[in-house]
Amino acid sequence: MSKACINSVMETIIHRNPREYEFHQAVREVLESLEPALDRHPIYEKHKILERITEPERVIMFRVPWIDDRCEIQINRGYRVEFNSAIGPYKGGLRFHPSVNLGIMKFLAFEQIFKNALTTLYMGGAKGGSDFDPKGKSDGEVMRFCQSFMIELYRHIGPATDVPAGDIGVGKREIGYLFGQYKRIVNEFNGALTGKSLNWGGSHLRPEATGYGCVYFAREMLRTREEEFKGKVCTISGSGNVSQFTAQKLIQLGAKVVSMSDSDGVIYDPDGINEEKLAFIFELKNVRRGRIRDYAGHFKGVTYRDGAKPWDIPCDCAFPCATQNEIEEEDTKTLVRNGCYLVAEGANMPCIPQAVHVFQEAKILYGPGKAANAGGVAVSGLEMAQNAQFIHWSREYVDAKLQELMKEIHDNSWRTAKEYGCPGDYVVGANIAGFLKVADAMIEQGLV
Ligand code: NDP
Ligand code: 2IT
Repeated sequence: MSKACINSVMETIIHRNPREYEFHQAVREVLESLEPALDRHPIYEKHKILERITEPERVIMFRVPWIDDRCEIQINRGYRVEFNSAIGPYKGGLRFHPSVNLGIMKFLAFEQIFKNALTTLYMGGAKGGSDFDPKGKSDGEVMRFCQSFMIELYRHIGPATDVPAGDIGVGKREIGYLFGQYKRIVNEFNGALTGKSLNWGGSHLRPEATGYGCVYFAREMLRTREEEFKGKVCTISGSGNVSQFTAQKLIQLGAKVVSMSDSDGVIYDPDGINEEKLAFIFELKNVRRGRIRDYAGHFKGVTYRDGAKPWDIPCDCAFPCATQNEIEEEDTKTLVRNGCYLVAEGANMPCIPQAVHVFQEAKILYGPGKAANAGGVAVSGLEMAQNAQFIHWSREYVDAKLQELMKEIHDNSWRTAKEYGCPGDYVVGANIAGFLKVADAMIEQGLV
């Protein structure tokens, strides 16, 4: 019965949202894993929850005109997908990357609904961004773009309405320019954005939260096999915000991190990236905005491969932290063949569906993004709480809170998977746990 319902909802989604492939992929993954819950609770079918939860509450698309350094007019497209507000104000990051389109925005906003529900905090799901490419732009150009973007976005956001944050291409610098323009327009200093700098309303540990949280989640996965990170060989993709702090926490816990990458290629450091070498990457990526290949030129014994990914490097644990669909079926087979038995997703939907099936069949520890990378938005939730009370929590307090939340997300996913007949399957556990919370809230709030 539920299978038929899922198939018919999927058909409508593909028909109604043509060419939005990433959105179809994200929805299919969630719906297929909900089957045991839908079979057990017919109330969701009666209330047409699948049809309702896959239709965004609001989609905003807008023109973003700006002037570049040569005084030429540039036009980009801006987006904000406000997907679901059943359990709190819309919440989710902004992505600035040339690949951004409506399908990618909708997949990310859809994932965010369930991720935010898992954090135990009160946040709905949203995502936004633009096809603007910050790479190679001057600070002045990035500022003018952000200001133009906010001239439209401001009317849709607010601390109790919708609270954007960072994602790919949106970090401390962009959040600063966006917040400055927001404050200027609304004439109010409030918590309408998270990821702010520490000295003007930001939270301790928000920059670290996604990467640290991902490692805390993976630590709980290892604990189920009575293991720890000490001595484990780990590969990481990407070298941006999430990758950098995933690496830092792994190094602190005694693991050996042997790879990082960017969209040009991958470095392999068989001796391991230590704190000192990681400081080089922080400076290279965050200050000089350079390419990862420079790392190979700077340290001995390191190889750099142009256009390659890290998945053929033998490892115990793999952390995809760059972007969607970066692990394909062949990569998964190579990972498993080389002995990898833990994958924790720092990125959103980094594995194609066939790759996920390989992990599930091999029964390795596989932590899907909406659980494993929820630490970022969780600390964003803590930033919102601090802003609302005009208070500031210590680094130690926020770190303790983050560890506690990641353990709760892990335990909830683990418990729910078992309860619904799929022990050890974090995909089923995370999707069902997130879904039940949002679906129940939707039913209680009536047909809105
Ligand atoms: P950053 O912009 O800081 O870094 C992104 C990294 O991924 C860079 O190394 C970039 O390389 C690489 N990358 C981006 N796009 C591609 C691509 N198409 N192909 C290959 N490499 C690519 O972003 P974040 O670290 O913030 O985000 C990384 C992932 O984590 C994303 O999937 C994001 O959605 C997810 N995430 C982020 C959170 C956050 O708090 N920031 C929270 C939860 C999830 P290059 O510099 O060459 O482009
Ligand atoms: O994908 C994500 O969870 C994020 N980019 C973080 C969102 C947030 O609001 O902190």
